[in-house]
Amino acid sequence: MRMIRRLSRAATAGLVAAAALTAAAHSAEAADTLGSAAAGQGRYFGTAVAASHLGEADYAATLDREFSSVTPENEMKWDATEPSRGTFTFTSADRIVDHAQSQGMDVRGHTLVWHSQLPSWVGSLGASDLRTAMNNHINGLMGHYKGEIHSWDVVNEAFQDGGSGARRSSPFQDKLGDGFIEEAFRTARAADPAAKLCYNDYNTDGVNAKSNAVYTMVKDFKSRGVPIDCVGFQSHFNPNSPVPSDYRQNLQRFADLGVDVQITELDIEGSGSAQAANYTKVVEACLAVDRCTGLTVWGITDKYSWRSSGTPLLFDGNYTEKPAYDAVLAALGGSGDPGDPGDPGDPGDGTVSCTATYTRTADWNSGYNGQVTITAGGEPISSWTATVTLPAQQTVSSLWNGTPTRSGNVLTVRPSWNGTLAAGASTSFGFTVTKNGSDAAPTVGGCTAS
Ligand code: G2I
Repeated sequence: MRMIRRLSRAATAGLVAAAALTAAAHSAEAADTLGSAAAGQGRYFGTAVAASHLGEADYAATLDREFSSVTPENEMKWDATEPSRGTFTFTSADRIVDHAQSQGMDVRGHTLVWHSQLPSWVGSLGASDLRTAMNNHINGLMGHYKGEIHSWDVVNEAFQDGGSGARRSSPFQDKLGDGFIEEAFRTARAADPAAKLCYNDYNTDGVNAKSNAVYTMVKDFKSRGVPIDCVGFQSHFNPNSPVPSDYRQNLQRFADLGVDVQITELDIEGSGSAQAANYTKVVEACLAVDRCTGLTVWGITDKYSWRSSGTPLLFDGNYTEKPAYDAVLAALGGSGDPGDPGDPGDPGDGTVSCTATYTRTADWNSGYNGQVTITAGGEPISSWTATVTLPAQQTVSSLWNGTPTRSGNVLTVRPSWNGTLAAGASTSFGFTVTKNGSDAAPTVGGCTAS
């Protein structure tokens, strides 16, 4: 076990408060950060971190300023920590944990038992050896970090995508059978009783066959006393896999089983106000569920994201706060930095802005009604423009409370009577779509205001 050198955020708060008194002479209102705003809601706000970037000044500065929890992006995985059987290496993971502790941040452990990033020696073991190796790996990792990890992803991604709700093929599943998950959790509880033990997966964010299968497993574990404390919802979103409309409802049904829920790997491809609006939905869903204890974004800056071309994170490649950052901060109830002219929507910054959010308000076999809500940012606006891109087959038969111009399958919509909005006020336009065989949702593009 490591020597624990832990400086809690509460301890650092005293230092920060003292510094704030000095700063108050220069600035009337200190800005919140993601971490401080989330703390105000009783949640943590974390990020995935790569040890190799910690030496980059802007990376470390942004991390240290904004976040209250870190998840090593790759450094605690099996291939990084036990590349050959029984030989553990913790150098890179320790760097992250030491850094986090020096800043008073919590650490999520990711991940103990996963089919991916698994060294080849694991796959070549027979069942009995594999069972021993799995338990030894859990004990090795959890023992090393005993008392230092707030939540561990004990088992990651053990269910298949698609409609079957079946288990995913892996050395563990194929050789040890369904019971490997239960065994991993029991071993983990004994190894570090203070850590919350999570099951973590993706495409389980809404109610669907895969999340139903996880739900059934968690319910069974709770009824039989198998130690499980939390479920992680990775929440990797993009236009093909948008934030589900039943996201909050899905989080809530898991919470109702008596486990915490955590948003563990959040990223949302896109840009501008559309991306910002999606981030808002996620944060609001977590805040609406008492047992949603925190959110982690899967990286700090777009330039190092595993999906960097989709610019899915809160800071751009220059560490500038994106509209998505402002949206998250606002949804967490934090106050922005009024002195930062780069923050659209901040009250008093003189920058007009708006967001556009889409909902389907009615649905039938051959068509549906859509509604786009336009909300002004921190300044009053006198006009707005939003785009609605329809899937190729679909056509719009009517549109109200807006003035559309059409180019191919893209509608550009401007106000009819409803251009003037007070700061923070909303209006909406609606439209009827003929599906012509496609039930897909339209993409609502960035809102611009004047
Ligand atoms: O795939 C996104 C995430 C899905 N859920 C589990 C997460 O653990 C997973 O994270 C990603 C990391 O963000 C990537 O950084 O997991 C990938 C591997 O499954 C990571 O990619 C790997 C590359 O494949 C390797 O080539 C590279 O050596 O990152 C390694 C370290 O940079």
